[in-house]
Amino acid sequence: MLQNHPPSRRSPYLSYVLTLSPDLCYTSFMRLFISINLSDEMRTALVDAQNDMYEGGVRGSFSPEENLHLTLAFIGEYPDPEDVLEVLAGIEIRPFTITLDRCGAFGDLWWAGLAPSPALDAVVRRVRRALADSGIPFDRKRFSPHITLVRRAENGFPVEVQPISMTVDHISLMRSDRGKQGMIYTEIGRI
Ligand code: 2AM
Repeated sequence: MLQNHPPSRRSPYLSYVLTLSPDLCYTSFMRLFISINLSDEMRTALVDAQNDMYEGGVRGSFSPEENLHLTLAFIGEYPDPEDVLEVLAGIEIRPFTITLDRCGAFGDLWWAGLAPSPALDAVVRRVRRALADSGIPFDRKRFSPHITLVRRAENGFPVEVQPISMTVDHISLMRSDRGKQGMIYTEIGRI
């Protein structure tokens, strides 16, 4: 005859599940974005532009040289970078050229920008379409290619940016962590 288990028979199983579940449910999120990381030569030109700003009296939070990059899509907090890398692996990147040649601002954020590039726009469209098709969330703001030079700038002004080009043959999945001295960007993978 079937009998209801008395509580004392059920509780070991329950406590087993409860012991496991914190691990099973624990997921660590990472702040992710997809970027083009820049050539040394381009970074040097950007640091020169930052120095011109500083010497001209601009004060604010200047991006450290190692953080200078071009974001293609900002994903934000997401639990599974492997998932994103798999999606990116399905995108073909044929080498193309980008040219740094301008400077501008969004409010008090000053940036260096790129000459219009249909090839870059096409890559961004493919990346964002692939993310959307896979249900990976990302910031849908219109793509406006910029490399942040200084945030929260006081006395900002546009500087001359010497035209400089580089070939892009891969894009990178990056994680962003808040360090003691500011943001730390680390490449997780590339395609
Ligand atoms: P920004 O330089 O204009 O701030 C890492 O934060 C990178 O993702 C930066 O290049 C940042 O651009 C970009 N980014 C794009 N959308 C973002 C968002 N909604 N929040 C934070 N960073 C974003």
